Amino acid sequence: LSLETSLRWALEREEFVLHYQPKIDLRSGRAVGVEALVRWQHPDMGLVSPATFIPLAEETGLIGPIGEWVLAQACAQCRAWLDQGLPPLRMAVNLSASQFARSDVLPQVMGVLKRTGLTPRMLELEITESTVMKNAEHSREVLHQLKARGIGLAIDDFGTGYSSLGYLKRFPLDSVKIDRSFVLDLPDDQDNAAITQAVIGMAHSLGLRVVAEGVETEAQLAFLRHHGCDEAQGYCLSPPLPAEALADFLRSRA
Ligand code: G
Ligand code: G
Ligand code: NA
Ligand code: MN
Repeated sequence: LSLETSLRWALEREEFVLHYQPKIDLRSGRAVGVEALVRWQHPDMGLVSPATFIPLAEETGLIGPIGEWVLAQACAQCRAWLDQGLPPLRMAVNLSASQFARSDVLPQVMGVLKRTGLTPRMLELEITESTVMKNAEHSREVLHQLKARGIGLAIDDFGTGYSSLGYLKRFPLDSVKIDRSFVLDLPDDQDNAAITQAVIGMAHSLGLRVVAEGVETEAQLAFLRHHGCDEAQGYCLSPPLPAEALADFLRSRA
């Protein structure tokens, strides 16, 4: 079977699973949210990275049903944790370019929230810089509609694409995620240290929270905390975890 054919059947065969990576508030040290990250357990190939199959899903149109499954599954998990008495956590879901381009993003998202009994404030959507810039007018409109309902909006992989903080103020965003390529060699690399500080300063002046991704060392964490970064994600805090393990992680820190 080709990868495409397998992907077509993957939803029915229940081969997808979500892992969740905590976002830690750097002032309190508490987990304030999680990012849902999809994995594909292929029967022969083992774990296939979303970096491989999300682009294929986009090309083939399968991103529609897969994206809807991810959103519904993430919201259902968020609901389940609340029902288990865990402290409320914002659930962040990645939206790919073609999901975001659909004319029915808003009703789709609102429908999932209604079915899972979550308030819009508990959901955050992560959209890459290149996705929002693909059609800036459409983006502005959709982001305003989502924002008006109270859904959180984050720009993902910030710094890798168009890289202009200027456009950020044209969109009703809540946070900016500094791409892990900038975090990788902090605090030694002078350029990336300067870029990181500049992004934090400018984002704050626009009233946006700053989240650093791919934080792997204590030195990176200390640098980010010292420079006022609000939240961090990365292996030195926690890798993405299956739902059960994430709940254990939260309980062990409570
Ligand atoms: O978790 P990992 O490093 O394997 O993810 C690789 C890439 O896949 C990242 O860019 C991540 O944003 C993306 N990704 C993970 N889960 C999803 C998802 O549910 N939807 C979309 N569109 N992208 C995802
Ligand atoms: O594009 P996006 O930012 O959504 O990608 C998140 C990806 O980064 C996921 O695939 C996740 O598994 C991965 N990731 C999470 N923490 C770390 C980390 O500390 N280091 C590295 N290299 N990757 C990470
Ligand atoms: Na993301
Ligand atoms: Mn990212």
